[in-house]
Amino acid sequence: MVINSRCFVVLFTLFTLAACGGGGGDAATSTNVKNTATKPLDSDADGLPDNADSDDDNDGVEDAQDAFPLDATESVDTDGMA
Ligand SMILES: [Ca+2]
Ligand SMILES: [Ca+2]
Ligand SMILES: [Ca+2]
Repeated sequence: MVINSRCFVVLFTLFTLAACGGGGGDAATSTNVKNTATKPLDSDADGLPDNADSDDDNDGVEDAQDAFPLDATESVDTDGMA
């Protein structure tokens, strides 16, 4: 009984260490791959990703007021058509 318990503890410890090491390695690898493969979109290439840029096309009109937030040549909808 005592030997079986010790074996269980040793095996459990080894399994836990292996699982933690493997899991951590995989997570770090996949995170690195994701970071390099997925770049945030920066429509106007000003260094600010669209999700943090209040003027995605950099025409000087805030996205909230810009009828064409991704078109730097237009900011007002004059003909009522997108
Ligand atoms: Ca930007
Ligand atoms: Ca704009
Ligand atoms: Ca615009």
